[in-house]
Amino acid sequence: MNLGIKTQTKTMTGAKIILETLKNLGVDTIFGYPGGIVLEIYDEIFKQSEIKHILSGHEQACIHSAEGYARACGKCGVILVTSGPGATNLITGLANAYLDGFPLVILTGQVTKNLIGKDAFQEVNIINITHSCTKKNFQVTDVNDLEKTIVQAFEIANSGKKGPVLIDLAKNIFSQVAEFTATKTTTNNNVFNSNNSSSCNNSYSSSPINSVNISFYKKELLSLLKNSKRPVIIAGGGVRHSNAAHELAVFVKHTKIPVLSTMMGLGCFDYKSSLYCGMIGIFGSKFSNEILKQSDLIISLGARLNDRITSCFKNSELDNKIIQVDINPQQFGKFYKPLMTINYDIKNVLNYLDSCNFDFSLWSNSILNIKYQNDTYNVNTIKSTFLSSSEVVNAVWNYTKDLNLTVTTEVGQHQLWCAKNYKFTYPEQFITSGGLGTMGFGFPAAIGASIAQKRKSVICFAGDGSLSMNLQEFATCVNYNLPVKIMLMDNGYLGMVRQLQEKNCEGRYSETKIHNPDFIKLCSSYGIDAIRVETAEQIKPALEKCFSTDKPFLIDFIIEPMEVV
Ligand SMILES: Cc1ncc(C[n+]2csc(CCOP(=O)(O)OP(=O)(O)O)c2C)c(N)n1
Ligand SMILES: [Mg+2]
Repeated sequence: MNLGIKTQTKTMTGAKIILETLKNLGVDTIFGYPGGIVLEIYDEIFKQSEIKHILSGHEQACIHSAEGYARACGKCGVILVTSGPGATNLITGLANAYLDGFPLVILTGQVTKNLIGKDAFQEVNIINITHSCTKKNFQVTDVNDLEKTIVQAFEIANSGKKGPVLIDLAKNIFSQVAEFTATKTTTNNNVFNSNNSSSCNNSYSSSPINSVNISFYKKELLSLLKNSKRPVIIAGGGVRHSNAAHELAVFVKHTKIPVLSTMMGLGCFDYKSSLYCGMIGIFGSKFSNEILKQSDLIISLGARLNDRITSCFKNSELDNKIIQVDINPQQFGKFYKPLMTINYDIKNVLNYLDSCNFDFSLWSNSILNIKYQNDTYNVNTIKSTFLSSSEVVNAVWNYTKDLNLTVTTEVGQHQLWCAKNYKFTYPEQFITSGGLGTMGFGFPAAIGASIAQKRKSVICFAGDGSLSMNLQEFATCVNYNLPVKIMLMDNGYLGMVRQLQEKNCEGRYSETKIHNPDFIKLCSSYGIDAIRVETAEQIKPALEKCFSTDKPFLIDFIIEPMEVV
């Protein structure tokens, strides 16, 4: 593999090489938490000012914040933690970024080389532990390998289906000296759309794009479209990864093929377009799923199409109907039999198709009628004196729609209420944990997104259960004065599980009623302003207060506890 271009040579300690290499790769922020093993690296951080270090309150929050940062600005998130518990606290965040495909480089401290494997204090075999939730992991015990390993880690994290790469650093290398050569990575660390492949723990790779096989695919695809009467497109998260929203809009404009979205694809296609038919899947709209059933050809662009979607359909409704385009061939054929698979970058595929001449307006017009008759999924059916989810999300959307703010969510009912009711206008706007469904992700991710956007306001829709998983991050918000605006959908329950118990366990709500703190008093103890909202009339004044400051703010919306998604 070509690791890059050498420009200059200096001798320095391993700890300094780490900082210099990161600067050289364009890193401006490290999310971290210190410990004795990584003392020398923290000392180098102290001595410089180009790279900002964000101190979270827990390593899990560090890595979620770094992912929020990566999702908001497109750069690789960088994390630094100590050995042992510092490293093991990262596992959930590694799995989260791995499944959703966002680039992270993680530096973990490790005991000194001659103690490795001896059960030394705070020694864990993080290489074995993280094998299945990293694209690649390295252990560096020789200072001469340090710089090239860091450069390679950035290349792998940013290539193909992006993801986390971990480098475990033995303590002895921090004070040893080696040459620093200022090697630059050949991967552009600033863009969403790189498609190089690399050798990885968990073989993601894409076949090389060449004019021979793309023209073969184009011919096949056009012939399938020619024979189709009712094609649809599914826009998945891959459209965002490939930076292909514009190409999708152009292709749809030419062909008038209706577009459905997965949760990860929200914001990739204009929700106002008459060709937009909503979100599919178990929490999608009935209408959207119905359109998928009625279609005779499905072009899936970067959608995982896992059980969250396929379980809504019979095999016969999906098998041999789907053209699956994905940069990660591991996605192919897992949940249904695809008609055709295209292991390419989506933007390239759409660019090759932009001149094709089809007009499916007859089919798309015919479904518009059904769309308007059925568009009722966000109406609350429970008669209640409490606020409903749609009242809250719609009010927040109405108030913030012209601000184009990044929106993160935690995981649960509130996540889906937000996905269904907030209308996203660009692909990077919605930051949510898709593949892993991680409670505790949304709040630290909002912190990272705000840092990525130079302290811009970020909205976080949180459930009371999820928020309680990373409460310590209130301190991070205050410490860095970050305008994270928490819209707490407070139902007193682990609502999503309670909903399952209502349906499947005859209302035996086993361990899902939760005991919450007084969130207003809690915020006050951190120095964060907060308001409780219990009626519709209180919503607007609360939002006015919340968005009139550039400080963190929490609105505690007391919502109907028994509402279901
Ligand atoms: C870390 C983690 N633990 C458990 C779960 C299982 N789970 C999914 S949703 C949910 C309830 C979330 O409750 P809350 O944050 O209050 O959101 P609500 O559903 O009430 O809106 C649980 C326990 C999970 N997704 N993540
Ligand atoms: Mg809840």
